Amino acid sequence: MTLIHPKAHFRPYTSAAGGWGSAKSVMEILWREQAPIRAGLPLIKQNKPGGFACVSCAWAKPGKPHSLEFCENGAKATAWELTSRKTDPAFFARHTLTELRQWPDYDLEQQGRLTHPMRYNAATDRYQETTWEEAYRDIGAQLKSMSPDSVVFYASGRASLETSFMYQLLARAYGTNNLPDSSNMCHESTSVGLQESIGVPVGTVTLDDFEHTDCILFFGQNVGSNSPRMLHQLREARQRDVPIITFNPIRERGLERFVNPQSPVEMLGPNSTVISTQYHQLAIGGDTAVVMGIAKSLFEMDEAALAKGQPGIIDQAFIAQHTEGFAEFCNSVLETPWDTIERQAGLSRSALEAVATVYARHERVMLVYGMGITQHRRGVTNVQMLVNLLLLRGNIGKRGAGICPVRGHSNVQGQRTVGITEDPKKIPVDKIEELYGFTVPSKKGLNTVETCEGLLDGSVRGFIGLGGNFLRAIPDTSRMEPAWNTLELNVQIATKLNRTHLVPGKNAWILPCLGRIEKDVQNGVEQVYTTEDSTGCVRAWQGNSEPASAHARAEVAILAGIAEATLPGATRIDWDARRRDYALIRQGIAQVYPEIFHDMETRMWETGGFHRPIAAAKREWKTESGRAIFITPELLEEDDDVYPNHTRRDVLQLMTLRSNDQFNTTIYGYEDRFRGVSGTRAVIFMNRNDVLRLGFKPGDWVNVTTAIEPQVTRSVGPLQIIAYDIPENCCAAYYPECNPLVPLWHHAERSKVPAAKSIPVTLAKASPSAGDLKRALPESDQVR
Ligand SMILES: Nc1nc2c(c(=O)[nH]1)N[C@H]1C(S)=C(S)[C@@H](COP(=O)(O)OP(=O)(O)OC[C@H]3O[C@@H](n4cnc5c(=O)[nH]c(N)nc54)[C@H](O)[C@@H]3O)O[C@H]1N2
Ligand SMILES: Nc1nc2c(c(=O)[nH]1)N[C@H]1C(S)=C(S)[C@@H](COP(=O)(O)OP(=O)(O)OC[C@H]3O[C@@H](n4cnc5c(=O)[nH]c(N)nc54)[C@H](O)[C@@H]3O)O[C@H]1N2
Ligand SMILES: [Mo]
Repeated sequence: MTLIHPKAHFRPYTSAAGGWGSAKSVMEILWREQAPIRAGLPLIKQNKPGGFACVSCAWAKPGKPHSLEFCENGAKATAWELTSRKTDPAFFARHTLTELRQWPDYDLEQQGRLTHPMRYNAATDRYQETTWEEAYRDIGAQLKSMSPDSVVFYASGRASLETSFMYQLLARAYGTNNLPDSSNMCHESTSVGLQESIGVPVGTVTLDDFEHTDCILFFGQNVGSNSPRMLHQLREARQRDVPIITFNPIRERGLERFVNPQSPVEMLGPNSTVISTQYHQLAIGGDTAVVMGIAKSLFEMDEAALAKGQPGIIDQAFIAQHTEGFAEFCNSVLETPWDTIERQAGLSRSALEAVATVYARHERVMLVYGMGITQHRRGVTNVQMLVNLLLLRGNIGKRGAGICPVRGHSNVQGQRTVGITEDPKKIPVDKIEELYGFTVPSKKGLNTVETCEGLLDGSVRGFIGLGGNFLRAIPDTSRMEPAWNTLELNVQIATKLNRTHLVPGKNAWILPCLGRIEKDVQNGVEQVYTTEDSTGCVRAWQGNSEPASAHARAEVAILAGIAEATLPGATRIDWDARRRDYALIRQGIAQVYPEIFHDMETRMWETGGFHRPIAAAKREWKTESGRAIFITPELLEEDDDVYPNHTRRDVLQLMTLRSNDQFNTTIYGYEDRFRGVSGTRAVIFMNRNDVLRLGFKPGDWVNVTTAIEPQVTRSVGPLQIIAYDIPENCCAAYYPECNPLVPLWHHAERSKVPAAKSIPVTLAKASPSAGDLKRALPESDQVR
């Protein structure tokens, strides 16, 4: 199907994930970024001892790496960071912010790396070059004049453990716990859900478990695009005949078949590995009902087995010794009728029984999940239901089994470990106070949604961004931008230009920093840094490329500069000493968190790094009762917000997706190869029956409007309809373009993760203007 223009089209993708498509895509971006020479060599060092940690996802890097331990998207991320293009003062002199605000995300970052510290000048509506000394002095003066409660210190999950630890010290020494981070929009449902259920906020699985598992369940995670290195573990598991059962509303290519681009035999031969042995296209938001159904079927099988005098299916011994809440959970499952489960899950009883049969037959079952679980109104319940399912057969705390949330940003889990959190109850306050000689504020700070609320009600007046693209990543973006523009202070520490920098508020700075791939020389010494991956593994890394600009500074150095200008003499912290030697920062991390980081300076060099202790993995449950807890869901419905009620036939559930050619708000290009979309992102994926039922045809243009809170209009479009293999009443479109559709209050209960995967919407036919068409069909590769 041709979309808009011969250059944009939709053709279902028939090849496996990986393979030549992946190799081609890597070469294209290296070429386009003019980075082959700069990036070719660094790629060899990616994810290797003595090299740098991939700046893309948080998936674990093996201790004994493959000869090229990177994936298509990791290579793209490296090329994107090492581009030879520059967004320099001359660029800013050519463009006003009013003009730049018209540019798409792709064009902004495509201009290349930020090179000089810049300050916004309202008179010319442009950023102008400033010096670091002036920037620190003026930012410090302004911070000193503001109430700490009105300033927010946001972190995107990429900064190292050293930078993150410095950042929380800076915020708290300044006087606030306002430390929201990207994980508030991501796996916060995991941190809340797992903590309550099994007493740890993180997953229990390590790479070793993949080698010993005998069955894997996969919920709402798009491995082929978002954590492709995990395909190696999945492929190896499949070669041992391990069944992989997937639950996803759409058929994601990487979950179907994989060709290892690093294996000549697979690249040249006809063979790809089948990844999922069962693939269930459940309804969006149907996961809690799915688990109910599997559990119900397990109880039925258990009863039948016991009646025949055979051993039961449910692990009663484990349940009795290790858990509580089982009886209530069991009753709730038994009382829920199959037709309710089938309707909510969008799957048949027999499909769920087929899953239960495989689950019951295996002893070491692992469960992997991502944003399809956490970004829902009942995201926390979803997570806890997955735990319930594992607990039924003692699948936590034994080798080859466990729960595996796949984290997003490459150090997002680590940031939380070293104190990036708005809740002072989650950090060792006394240790910090004793070591650093200041009083940690006791008032709880703001998370991401609360920060947005503070922007709207005017109580948030200043914002420091340690990376990220806050204004584009948050929900309700059209409502948030005008509020954001009233900020007194907007400081962005960044590598590339993005939307958040272009809505300046009254005083704005862009502070260009080094990326993690680059050499970080302080005091004549090349510094090393550490990260913690999705499996709780901590390792040391080192950048090895020449910095993009002689004027860019390391994140640690920038934080030290701001701290010195803001807090002279207020603490016992010698910021400059830490800037000159990161080992001093690590010493502090080890003193504040000895259980995890003792002897960090030596252990971080161990082959494959060291693992933080995870109590639940050893069947120690750090919950209030000392047991793992079955938590019974209150409701099966994912979403009871729809107005006037959820039986309205014109309302579809929209999930916002990542393409294969983006990293969050960073758009590498307009190819979603695995989903067959090329040349555009202005599309909406719909079931063909819905398309016809609602009076449209594929290729039609529609405006998409949020169907809750009718008194506020939230609309995006026009988007072009693609008839796609997605369940009826569901539809999908891209993040971040669709963020204006997510009401700020439409977030997961308790974790406040925006419900970006279930937005009730209606569609109306649209006729695109010439400007709409131009935006929908971007001319790629524009350097202006
Ligand atoms: N290349 C690349 N890698 C990335 C990122 C990137 O943007 N690009 N982002 C990074 C970050 S920060 C994160 S958090 C992760 C995100 O990685 P993922 O967790 O994979 O997140 P998404 O791509 O948003 O999509 C999740 C999947 O959930 C499915 N889904 C949606 N709704 C439901 C549902 O109700 N139930 C079920 N079972 N499935 C559902 C979608 O079809 C999709 O396949 O990836 C990280 N890695
Ligand atoms: N609708 C919808 N909304 C979502 C999601 C969704 O699935 N749907 N996903 C949510 C999720 S899971 C997440 S994690 C958030 C992501 O939210 P963020 O983490 O805030 O956004 P990113 O797009 O990852 O940030 C990209 C910017 O980071 C800067 N950057 C890159 N590398 C570095 C570095 O090394 N140092 C510094 N200082 N800056 C750097 C660059 O300037 C770049 O423009 O979005 C959330 N929003
Ligand atoms: Mo994320």
